[in-house]
Amino acid sequence: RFTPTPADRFTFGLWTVGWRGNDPFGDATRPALDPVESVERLAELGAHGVTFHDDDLIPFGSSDSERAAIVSRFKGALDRTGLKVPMATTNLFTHPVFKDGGFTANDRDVRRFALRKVVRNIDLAVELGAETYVAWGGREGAESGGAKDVRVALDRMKEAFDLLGEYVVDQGYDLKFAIEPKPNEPRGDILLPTVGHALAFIERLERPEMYGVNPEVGHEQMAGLNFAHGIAQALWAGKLFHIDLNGQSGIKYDQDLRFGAGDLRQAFWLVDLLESSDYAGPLHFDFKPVRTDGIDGVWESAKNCMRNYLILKERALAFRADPAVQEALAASRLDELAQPTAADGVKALLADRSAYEDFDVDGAAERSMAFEALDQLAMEHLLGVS
Ligand code: GLT
Ligand code: MN
Ligand code: MN
Ligand code: MN
Repeated sequence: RFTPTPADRFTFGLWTVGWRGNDPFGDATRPALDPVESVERLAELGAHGVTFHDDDLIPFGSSDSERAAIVSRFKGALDRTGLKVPMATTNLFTHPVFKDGGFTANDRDVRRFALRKVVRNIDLAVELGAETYVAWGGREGAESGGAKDVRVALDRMKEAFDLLGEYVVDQGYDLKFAIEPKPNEPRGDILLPTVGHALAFIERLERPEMYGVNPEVGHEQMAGLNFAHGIAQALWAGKLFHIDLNGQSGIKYDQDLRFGAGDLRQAFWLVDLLESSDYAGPLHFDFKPVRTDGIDGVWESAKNCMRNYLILKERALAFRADPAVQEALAASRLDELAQPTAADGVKALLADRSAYEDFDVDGAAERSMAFEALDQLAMEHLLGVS
């Protein structure tokens, strides 16, 4: 029970289990992990796939021959284990050259280098079978007002994504982009800070259909937002191309806890939403095993990301299947929300005296929405007492 199989579509970034525990105040607490070992362990745990930044797999500055050897050894591990690479991404944040960003660095030569670095890894991503390319612009932003002309920086951001889209089309690749928002950290303020900003930005691109979002649980919660609501809007827009699952407790630094830790109720509503949606992409964990733990804690937490998802899935399905919940949903008139407000058209609406002139405003105001009973049922299903 609650043991995953590849059919569950769980994936992990190499940088997650491979995080060594270095933070702004302290050095690494764990040794480096060999990507091949990560592939093997994740396969044993029942994952479907693995994802990577170029530099997670091929250390920055490797020669062409070193790169070829690393890639062929990695491919060997994928073949042996059956693990897939559904997504890849680019590191445009670790090397000091990216201290002012990649796509929106004030320095033009840095922007051109960043684009070349992305293109190079897109080729590898496609070679390994990836269908989605994530772009997290953690260094695109500023700490001070005069340092970045945000309107101009957004021109450069659009230029970068349009160029990459053109490259993908020219190559005939079957690859789409997923933009990952984050409000801050490492920059004081990051461009495209939330799902909503990213969705609006995508509509300004030359080929908007090639771009969607990769929302991360903790990133929206760092901005005080309701993650499930953001995901619902991304789904509504047809733009949920990928998702980063993890845990966060409120508005503070990016905690990247294992999935299920942090705000458990938001996690429940998220799984409830995903399981009732047509999202068929990977369930990707982007978390950091706590730096207090050794390598035992790495595999323990990776296993439990998946286990917690499956537990919450069971709880969410039980909630939806419960006849008492269906009654409570009806009492709260969720079925009525699904009815168009004026399918009869605006003329009929204006002619309908019951809609306004004869409307019993006080009577409608007195109706209880009965949301408390509904929410308590959700709570009890989540806690496993019903
Ligand atoms: C980095 C960041 C994540 C992004 C990764 C993709 S890298 O760890 O904190 O949220 O998803 O670049
Ligand atoms: Mn994060
Ligand atoms: Mn992420
Ligand atoms: Mn992260």
